[in-house]
Amino acid sequence: MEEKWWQRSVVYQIYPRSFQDSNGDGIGDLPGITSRLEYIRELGADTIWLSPIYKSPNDDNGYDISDYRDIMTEFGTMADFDALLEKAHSLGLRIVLDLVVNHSSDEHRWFVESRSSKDNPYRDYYIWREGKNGGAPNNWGSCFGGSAWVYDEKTDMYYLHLFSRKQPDLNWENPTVRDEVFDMMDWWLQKGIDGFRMDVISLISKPAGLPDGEPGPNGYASFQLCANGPREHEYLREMNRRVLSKYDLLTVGECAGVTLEEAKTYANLDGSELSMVFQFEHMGADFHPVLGRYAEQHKNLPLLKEILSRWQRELDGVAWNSLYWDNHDQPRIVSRYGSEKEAYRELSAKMLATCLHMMQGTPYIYQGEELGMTNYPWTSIGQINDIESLGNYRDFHAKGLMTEAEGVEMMRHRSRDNARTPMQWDAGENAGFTTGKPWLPVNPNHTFLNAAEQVKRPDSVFHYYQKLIALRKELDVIVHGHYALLAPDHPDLFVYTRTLGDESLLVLCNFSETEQRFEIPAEYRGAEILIANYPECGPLGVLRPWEAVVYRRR
Ligand code: ISL
Ligand code: CA
Repeated sequence: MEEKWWQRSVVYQIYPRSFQDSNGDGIGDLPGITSRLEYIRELGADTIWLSPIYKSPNDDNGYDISDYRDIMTEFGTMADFDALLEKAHSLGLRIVLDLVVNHSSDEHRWFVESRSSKDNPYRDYYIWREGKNGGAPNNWGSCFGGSAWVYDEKTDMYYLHLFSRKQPDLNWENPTVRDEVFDMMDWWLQKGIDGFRMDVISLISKPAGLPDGEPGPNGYASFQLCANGPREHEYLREMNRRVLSKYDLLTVGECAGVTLEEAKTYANLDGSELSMVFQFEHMGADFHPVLGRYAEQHKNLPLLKEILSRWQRELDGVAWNSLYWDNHDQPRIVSRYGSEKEAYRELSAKMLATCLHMMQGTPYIYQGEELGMTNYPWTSIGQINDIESLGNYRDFHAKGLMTEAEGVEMMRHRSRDNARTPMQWDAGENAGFTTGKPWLPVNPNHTFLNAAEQVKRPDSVFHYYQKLIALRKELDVIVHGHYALLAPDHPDLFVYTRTLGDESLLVLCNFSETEQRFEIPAEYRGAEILIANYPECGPLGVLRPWEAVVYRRR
């Protein structure tokens, strides 16, 4: 099978609001991004995914779109976007946009029309239902807390919103909605963009009859019961046939609730749907047994290994993996599976990078991950902007499941705002992000943890990522090699091999700050060290705290 360009790519994700402000209003913007493209090229990533840049009232920071063909006022103008795209292409960087079409903003013209009357031509663009027993049509909960339904007095009916009440779900069963979406996608592709990251695309086909589901701890059924619905693949194939197949694109579906079996269809190498999906199984490996995502974390390395390894093995040759630790919805990986301690922060950041970047799939680097950025030390609920962690905190607090102090602790571990504090460019005031007041606080550790310092220093996390990216461009075994897990039950070591023909890699990662022993298989003794996070070799078969080593045998 011929290699696709995105199989050797490394993608860099930008959350525009927090990347670079150019006009001192404290909000990142498109000219800011344009001014930093050389940095991404220096890192070596070849593709940029921009979180939403479209017109939005910002209830969910751009994931609530009120005009799909216009730019968010705070971010700039269409001319700014065109300039960004042109400069990116001239530097050899591809641009992938976020496509948010499970829902729009309630301020989108379609919804304003839709809610105005039952016989408005746009009524059926959204999902309207009669109430039941004096309440909502069913027991579904929103991902952001509370019911997934809002009663609308004007027409005495409810509309569905799997996310915030300002994000009504589009009705994909209506063919006119699909026409609108496909036309809009084509319009952006005609401008020359290189692909789409598709927001919660696994939720677009709702289960027939919208039945009640099993209630969770907050009393509502999880929005995840809409995942991989009955017409999901039909819609994606139609999208592929009518739009995607006419271009050479990277497409990645954010697939909340996707199973491995489903992923084989979504991301099949036959190209009938998408290039790849973001799965969430490995993100759940540290969830609390009852409260799930919104609680302190419970590290379980054997489980994490089992999940990632299953995806590695089973998609091999059938579909394509995406690889990620971080994005704008996740706490920072160094704080999650690594160590924030001064002595170990960089070592653990490099170890985590090694573990992920030696796998099969397309790696995604979220802004600041290449520096080993960490969670923010939140001290009060009032500092939080993220509607998801706030909404879930409120539900749990109301049910007596979480005190305010526990809520703050939870935010430190879990809030999406940990990923959204401004990019740390330098040690100066506001980390070089803005000359004004940043919309979210800058992490105080920017004085020693920043891009300027790391770009200068050859043994920094930045340069380590640069090396990992360069290796992927160079070595087929990293792109295509078959994967095998060793020592599956070891509680602290993640060890695996990659094999392609006569060539193979042995990847050893210590997920702890204690020394670990591992007997190196005979065939790797004396093998070349491809990359390692300690400057000097240690004794064979001993892994020092947070150590990562990759052996290469030919
Ligand atoms: O990761 C999550 C669940 O484990 C959630 O944080 C996330 O909300 C969910 O995966 C959907 O995410 C996407 O759609 C949301 C938006 O808020 C997120 O930022 C986006 O990535 C609604 O558009
Ligand atoms: Ca700005």
